[in-house]
Amino acid sequence: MNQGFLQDVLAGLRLSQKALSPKYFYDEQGSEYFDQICQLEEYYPYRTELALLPDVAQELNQFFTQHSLDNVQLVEFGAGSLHKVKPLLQELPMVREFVALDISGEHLKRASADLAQSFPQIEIKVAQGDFTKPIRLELSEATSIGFFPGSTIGNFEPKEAVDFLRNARTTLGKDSYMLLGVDTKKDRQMLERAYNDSKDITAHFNKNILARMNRELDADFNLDQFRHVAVYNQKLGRIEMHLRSLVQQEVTIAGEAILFDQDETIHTENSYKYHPEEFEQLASSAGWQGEKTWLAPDGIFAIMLLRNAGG
Ligand code: AVJ
Repeated sequence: MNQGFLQDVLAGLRLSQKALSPKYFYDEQGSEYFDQICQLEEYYPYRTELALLPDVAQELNQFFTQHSLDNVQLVEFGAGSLHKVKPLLQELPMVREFVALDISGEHLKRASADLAQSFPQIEIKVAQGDFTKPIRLELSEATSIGFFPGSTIGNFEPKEAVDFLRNARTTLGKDSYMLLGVDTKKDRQMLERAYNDSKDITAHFNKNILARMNRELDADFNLDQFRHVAVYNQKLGRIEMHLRSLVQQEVTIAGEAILFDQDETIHTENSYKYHPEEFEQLASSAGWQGEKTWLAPDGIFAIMLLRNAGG
């Protein structure tokens, strides 16, 4: 049994507001659900960011050329399907090496083998480990550019996002850059639709964390006794996902009984939204300076280039 997962689950479910880390969504099944979410019309972050990337890539090419950066190492944090890096690699001849950092295994290995086929001239590496901590990358002459697409940074508490960005500066070294996808604050309707899709894929994605506990931790969750909930908490600027118990019930996980009141929830995810200036502010407290921002039409998504301000 995966002891780390079990310990985290038990600690989370003993809290008065029960909570689980969204990083546990992404087993094989959950990664598949997430890929399906990305194909939904309602889930605007994926398609909007993807549509923005070719322009970003062209302008980055000009920027790197102007700054005589001719040997670049691109490092993707929390890499999953590696769809987003393709438009960058297509436009950026100065990228000699691509490193995918992630905690999960098989999904990423398949994706990186695919990528290696499409870009035979680029050295492609996969490094497993906790990408939220500083990671020792192999020393090279190259300028490192971090890439953290998808607004995954929104999963962190703002304070944790600052820690992550500071650690990423250590990982990437001096004279580095960071390219991030940031989902912006906008009207509630559009936000909530993206997390309550009409095909219920997001509900399956959310409930997969229960199914995963059943599979891996000898738990006995009845998925029909829980309901997917996603609401925008405007005050805190975040989408919250929960699983609400429809009845009073007792669930057993690896022999430990967990009680649920009727309507009690497990908080499974936060997805913070930022105004671009607000995010620049946050990044600057981690030692990154805003270099350039690309906004999607109507400002519904931002891609930001940050420069390591040193110190
Ligand atoms: C992968 C964290 C960016 O927060 O929008 C999608 C995950 N959760 N639908 C997000 C997610 C529900 C997604 N991130």
